[in-house]
Amino acid sequence: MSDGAGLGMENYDGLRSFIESCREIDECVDIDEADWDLEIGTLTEAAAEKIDAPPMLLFDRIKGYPKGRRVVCLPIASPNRVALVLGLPLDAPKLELVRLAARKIRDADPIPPREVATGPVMDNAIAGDDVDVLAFPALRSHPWDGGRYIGTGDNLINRDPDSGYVNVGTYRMQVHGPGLLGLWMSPGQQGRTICERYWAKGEACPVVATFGGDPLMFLASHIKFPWGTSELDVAGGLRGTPMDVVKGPLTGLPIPARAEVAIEGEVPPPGEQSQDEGPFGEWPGYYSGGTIGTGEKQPVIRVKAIYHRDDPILINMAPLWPGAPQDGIQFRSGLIWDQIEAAGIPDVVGVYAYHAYMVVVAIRQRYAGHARQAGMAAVSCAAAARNGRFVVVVDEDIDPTDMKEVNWAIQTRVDPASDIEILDGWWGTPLDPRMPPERRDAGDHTNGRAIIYAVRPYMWRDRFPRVNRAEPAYLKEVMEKYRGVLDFPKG
Ligand SMILES: Cc1cc2nc3c(=O)[nH]c(=O)nc-3n(C[C@H](O)[C@H](O)[C@H](O)COP(=O)(O)O)c2cc1C
Ligand SMILES: [Mn+2]
Repeated sequence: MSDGAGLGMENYDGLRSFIESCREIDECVDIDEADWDLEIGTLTEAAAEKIDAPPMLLFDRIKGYPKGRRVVCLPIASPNRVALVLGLPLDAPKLELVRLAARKIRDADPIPPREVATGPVMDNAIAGDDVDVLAFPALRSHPWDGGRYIGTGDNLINRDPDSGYVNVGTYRMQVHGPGLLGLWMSPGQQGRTICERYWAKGEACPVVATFGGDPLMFLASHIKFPWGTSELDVAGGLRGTPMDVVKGPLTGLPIPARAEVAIEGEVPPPGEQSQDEGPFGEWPGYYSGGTIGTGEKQPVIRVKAIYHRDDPILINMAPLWPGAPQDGIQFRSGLIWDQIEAAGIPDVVGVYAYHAYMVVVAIRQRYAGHARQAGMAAVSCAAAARNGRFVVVVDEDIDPTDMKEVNWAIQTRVDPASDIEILDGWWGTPLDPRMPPERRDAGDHTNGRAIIYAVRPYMWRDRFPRVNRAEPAYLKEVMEKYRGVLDFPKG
């Protein structure tokens, strides 16, 4: 195993260092002259769906744009690239990486950012009438999207007026006009709560947004940390050095110095200005927003200034259907694993969370009732509680990251009459495609859960038939012997 700490601190240059590290492990493919209108989105979907651990795609000379205005897609779509971002070992089994990533995120001591006078992001500054967000190749990714989206792997930065803490979150941003962006923040998101505190006073909320920058910022910005924890401090803590930030000339908010593109602007109270948003193809595999959702108008960002590096690189993370995964690992898995253990459940040997609505928990059964205890903990722990449908409990011989094995366990170890438990009234979200219109309209975003106990029944586990698969050690030996004859994958 080599070490993913290739993003050494010397000469560290955020996204650009990350891309170079990806080239070193042969996980970056350059593509010229693709179209921002559907072609890049469709190729990204094809790569994510058809290629296991697909490479990062770096698009340049995008149709209608000069050379240098680039977009990177699938930045963290392989386990090795997740390991690179977090400085973890390369080529670790997926489940081990899940655990290491969760530990690293949990144990890193936050380091506040360091203010610097200027940075590469300030090399080009545009303000006033010259502001035009379409100077950058914002994509239309899915055929029924309501427009082009510049913000998909973005960071929205705003400051809580009461406590002063600075939040960073990833919320989608549609291009409404040269200086106007749509902003979709789900109810309860921290960035939204901060906006609401300004709106309550009749004021617009000052914001900074970045579109491309340090991958650690993107990582921190899309993980739910407790209210009051600044994702800037988290990113610094994960890297072990403070994030350099420049004080925004208009807002006073921190602008990450090595961001590729940043804007300063404000989000007015929706009563003053708001706009139809979407539809937008979302991660459950369906469109949301527009007339499909509540039809409610959504907040906007008035863009006052744009800053960018020379030859800037946008990060695109436009959601894809769950069969085309964009995450090398699902970070949530490790958090759920920790929380199930914190509830005191023994012998949990693996947890994996699937997009969209399934969590698989593997245990070594120690007593009658153990599986049920694990299933209930998985349904209710904080990291899994908000967006769910199915929990599957499996035995220790099943790898929860391998859907083939999970599927086999469900088909062969479950008696549907007794091994599926149905619950109702659990925490959901408006993005759930199966949310009945009347519940959605009433603001009752709850749905049911099923726990599937795909384990050998504890009381007669010793009489359960023996598994018909090759012994792992011998399987490996035979694969090695015949690797020249058949094209077996690594590992
Ligand atoms: C690619 C991507 C896009 C996302 N888009 C949105 C979005 O449009 N609206 C939203 O509310 N959350 C979105 N999220 C989820 C939030 O980023 C996530 O819940 C995060 O914790 C929000 O930050 P906060 O906890 O500081 O509120 C997205 C996540 C990812 C990975
Ligand atoms: Mn937050």
